[in-house]
Amino acid sequence: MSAYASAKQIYANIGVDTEAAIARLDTIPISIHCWQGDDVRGFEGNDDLTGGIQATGNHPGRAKTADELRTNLDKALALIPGAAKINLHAIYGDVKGIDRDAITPAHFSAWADWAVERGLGLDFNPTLFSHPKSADGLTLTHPDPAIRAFWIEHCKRCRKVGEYFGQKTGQVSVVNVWAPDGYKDIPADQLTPRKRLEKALDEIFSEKLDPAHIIDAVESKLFGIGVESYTVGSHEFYMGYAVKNNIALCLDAGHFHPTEVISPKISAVSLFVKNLLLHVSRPVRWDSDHVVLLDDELLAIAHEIIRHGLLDRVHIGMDFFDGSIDRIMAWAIGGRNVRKALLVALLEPYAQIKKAEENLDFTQRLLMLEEKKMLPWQAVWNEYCNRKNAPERLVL
Ligand code: RNT
Ligand code: ZN
Repeated sequence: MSAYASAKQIYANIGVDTEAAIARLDTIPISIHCWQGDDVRGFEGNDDLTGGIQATGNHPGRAKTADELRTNLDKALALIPGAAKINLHAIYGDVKGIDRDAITPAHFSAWADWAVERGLGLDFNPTLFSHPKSADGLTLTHPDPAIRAFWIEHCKRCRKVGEYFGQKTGQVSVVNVWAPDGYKDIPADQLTPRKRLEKALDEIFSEKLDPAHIIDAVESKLFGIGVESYTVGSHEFYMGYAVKNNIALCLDAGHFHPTEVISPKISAVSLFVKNLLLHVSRPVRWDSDHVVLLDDELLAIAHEIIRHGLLDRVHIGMDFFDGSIDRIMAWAIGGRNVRKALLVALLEPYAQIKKAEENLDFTQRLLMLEEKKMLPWQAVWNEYCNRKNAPERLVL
């Protein structure tokens, strides 16, 4: 008997259908962030990374052109079985010499063609950092109305790129606004910048676009490097904004207090916003954007999505950038971990565990939660990889 046949039987004995899990697993899109491939530099010809984020490390192989980045993404995709989207930032188009308030879908047609050929979806992000007009650490909330207007125009244009991606690929494009705005030191007025941010977002989202093509999202944050004391777009700000305006909320795993995790937020937020975007990441002491591990929090995130049937409303993206290791492997290790966590969740005998809980039989609940850790999900993973022509194990 093969390892898979035996695992299939073991799961069947506890009421879990491994074939159904494999079939479901394969359809869940994971949005692969392009910026791991070049340390968030983009193709404007600018080498500075600002906005309070940092990619460190000097591993060789940083992509220098869009073609190189796509080639490297192809290599990563071959190692990550299952449905995928590619998540782009505005600085990754054919944008040399084009300022951010002038980008159009045409600057991203090479990406669209490439994605269509491969059946990939495309997500998008305005880039509100690494630019002379973000040098004060303020963009959408800058006191100068001309600077605010520049960034509002940029974001509006980015929504048009997202709409175009949605039309071209036939898969909805999630367009996520993250603004680095904040202060290094103690603010005097925490309110005015938040009022400006609300007004700017209202302008950005004023044009209604087809929800079949684009989902608008906003991403909160606690602090950044050099932005330690005040972030305009805090969690409370964006949670309120998303609920009030029916915008998707992005939860980045690295954007909360060091011991705070996003997995328990998913169920709570799901009651009040329709769509959620996840930036699956790994903070180490700060929002350091390390490669995601198959750790307790990643498993918890996957279980929250699967247990509550939220797959059609929770959009799973990755967000990390580690320049100290092979960048293709960084994507592959992280992406496979996300997929593995989803598989483990799909293979859980949830109905029985839930029943024990409903019966207030907490001994049985604990016992089942612990016993399931020994189930042979690796055999199912290997079977899945074999069927997808992806390696069971990564080797350099
Ligand atoms: C920054 C946010 C944001 C960026 C990317 C590059 O802290 O997490 O999502 O990482 O947009
Ligand atoms: Zn993020």
